[in-house]
Amino acid sequence: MKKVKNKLGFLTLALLLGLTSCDDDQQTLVAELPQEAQQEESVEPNEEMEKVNTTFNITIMNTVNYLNSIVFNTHSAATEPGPIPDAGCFYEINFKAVPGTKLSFATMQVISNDWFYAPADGGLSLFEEGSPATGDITDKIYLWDSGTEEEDPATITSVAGGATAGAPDDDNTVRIVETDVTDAIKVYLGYDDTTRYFTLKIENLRGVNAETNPVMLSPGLVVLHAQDNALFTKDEADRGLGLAKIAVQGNPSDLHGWFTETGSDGAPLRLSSSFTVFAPGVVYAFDSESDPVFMQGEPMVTGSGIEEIAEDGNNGAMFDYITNDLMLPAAKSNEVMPIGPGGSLTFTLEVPEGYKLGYNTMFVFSNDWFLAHNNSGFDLFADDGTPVSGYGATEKTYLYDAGTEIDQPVGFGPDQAPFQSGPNTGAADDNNLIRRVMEINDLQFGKGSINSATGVAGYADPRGGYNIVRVSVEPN
Ligand SMILES: [Ca+2]
Ligand SMILES: [Ca+2]
Ligand SMILES: [Ca+2]
Ligand SMILES: [Ca+2]
Repeated sequence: MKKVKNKLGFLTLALLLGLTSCDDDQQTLVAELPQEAQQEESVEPNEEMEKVNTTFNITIMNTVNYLNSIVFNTHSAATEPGPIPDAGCFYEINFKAVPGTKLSFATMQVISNDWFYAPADGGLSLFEEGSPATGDITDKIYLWDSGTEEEDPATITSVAGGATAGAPDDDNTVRIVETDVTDAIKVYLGYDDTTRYFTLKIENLRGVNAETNPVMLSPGLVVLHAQDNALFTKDEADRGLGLAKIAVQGNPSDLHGWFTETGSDGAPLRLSSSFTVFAPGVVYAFDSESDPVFMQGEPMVTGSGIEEIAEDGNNGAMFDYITNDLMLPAAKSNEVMPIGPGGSLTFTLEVPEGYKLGYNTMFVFSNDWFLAHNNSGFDLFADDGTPVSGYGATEKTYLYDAGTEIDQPVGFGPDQAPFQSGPNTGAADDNNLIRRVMEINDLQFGKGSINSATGVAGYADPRGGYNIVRVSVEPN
């Protein structure tokens, strides 16, 4: 993450400059707005005013997490999938990743009931200070008990029938068996600067014929992720998603199937398309039929701040437009720094009854993409006037292209905010209409083209999509 932060220095600086020059005026306007609206709409005294204004806490969470899932099953001296019985043989897994990514894997120690090798501490950071963390990483690998099957030599997986026999473990938590596995396996990480591929090697050092502590390694799974504990949480029960099948039977297919499952539109249900941070954003409320800040299928409105927020993560212009020109309630995020995976942008917005929610934040590792609710807005009040709460605003959150700058590959564009020489740098878009992002070609992790015809951005949407955001609304 350090390199990411450093590269975002310019973006952050621009944001802070925007804040210092405009902040005072904007605070005043927000405070005055509800009173003005009240004077126009009602001559009733104070109790009416208290009824019609509700303060909402709005949270836009960066849900980027699972970024790739890769099965390994054929070792260095084999042509068919299978376990590694012999010392000196290894599984080799090649994958792409960018700074901020963590590595997890699981491979069974087949000469056990339900033990597996996996990284310590919820996943290994693949980069340190922006550089690939390569070399012998065996000291960061532990032997774990999956909490599935009781230890009993008669039912270990390497004996006949052992893979399907055994009593339930009397401790169902995933827990450490050994923290030093350096005499059993060797795990090595390499990196090729030219191809940007990592190579992970998991080698059996002992083999099944060792006189003491023999080792057989099973096929398993590599998962690249951005948040901790992608496969399990230490001292908690297994999640029931397929890790136990690796730990007991050496079979990664169930867990791989869970990570790579697709929704009704054929897009991923859980894999995030991309690693990105979110820029500080804007939330606002409106009572018109359609969002007054932008219209899908039309060019951006000059002065609306769409270009500044979508290209440079600068929320000042949009905030000014909504408060000064549209005279609507708006709030900037309480955070002034970009938000990484697992983090949230939080907002406090005071809203008259009957208003709908709009919001906007940049998908930072792009040239001009932003996350927003669709143009009809999210109803903050039920028909009876009750304030709404929950995650409902996630469903119609989509990823949009502002149509202001030509797209470069996600995470690798020299004109994208973290990498560009200054704000508003980059060639004009060849399509100036605001539109949904219908395809992301994943060069960060090499997953290829991810297609979501509707630009679905919410995590675990049943249609499938990019899995990068979740939005919650809570009345105060
Ligand atoms: Ca056990
Ligand atoms: Ca067994
Ligand atoms: Ca564009
Ligand atoms: Ca740019």
